[in-house]
Amino acid sequence: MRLDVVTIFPEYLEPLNVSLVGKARARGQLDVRIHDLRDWAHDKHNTVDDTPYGGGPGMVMKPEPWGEALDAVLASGEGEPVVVVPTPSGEPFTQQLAVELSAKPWLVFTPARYEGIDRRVIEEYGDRLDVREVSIGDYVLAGGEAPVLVMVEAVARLLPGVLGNAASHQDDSFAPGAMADLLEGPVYTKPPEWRGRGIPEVLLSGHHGKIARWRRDEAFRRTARNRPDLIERADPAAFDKKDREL
Ligand code: 6GU
Repeated sequence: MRLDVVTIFPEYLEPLNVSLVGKARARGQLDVRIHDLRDWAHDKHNTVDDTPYGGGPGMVMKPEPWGEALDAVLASGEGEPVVVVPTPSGEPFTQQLAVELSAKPWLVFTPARYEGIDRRVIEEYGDRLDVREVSIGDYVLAGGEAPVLVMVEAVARLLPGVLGNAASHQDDSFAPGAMADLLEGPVYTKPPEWRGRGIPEVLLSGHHGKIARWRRDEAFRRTARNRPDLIERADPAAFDKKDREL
């Protein structure tokens, strides 16, 4: 998969050299290219923002540098990318959207600073390409770079061969399957006693059926406590008699 990011803070994307994404790049599974938007600014101060029409606080990113930058990025590859525009006014970034994006050969991210990008840029590329305005949650960040790090990590770990063990995202919170719509429960490792605290007996029993049942119950309990909205939204057919007793 190819990923391009156009930003005024290329150094903000340095974490893409580390850990899972960094290793995927080193292995050639991900081709990540970071571009400095100011390379397409033309005045001596490399200006990329201006005051908003209609007045109001803050600044708006000018359309010309974005247009030139995106034209250059588009011309540098084969076919058409999906363009992901991070914005708190976008559609929610969900595991479902991460799965959808992980199936695309090419993504272009356009993180903005200030009050956002001149609307005409989104319209111009939206007429020709699949442009998705995406929010990572109900809070406001100073720019879209941190959301790009979040989205790239969520997408990259779904690519074939990027996670060591394909089974390790089968029961992720929010992954479809037997634990559909439930958050993951607690996990334990050695030592068997730490600061006087033991391990739930069932995990030491070797009884796989009982262990699966216990994990399902813990997942259900945790979901009911932390995300009651997920329980209310779920298909009642996904619940069993035991769930109703918890
Ligand atoms: Cl994608 N951008 C910004 N600036 N703030 C956000 C966001 C995105 N998602 C949630 N808050």
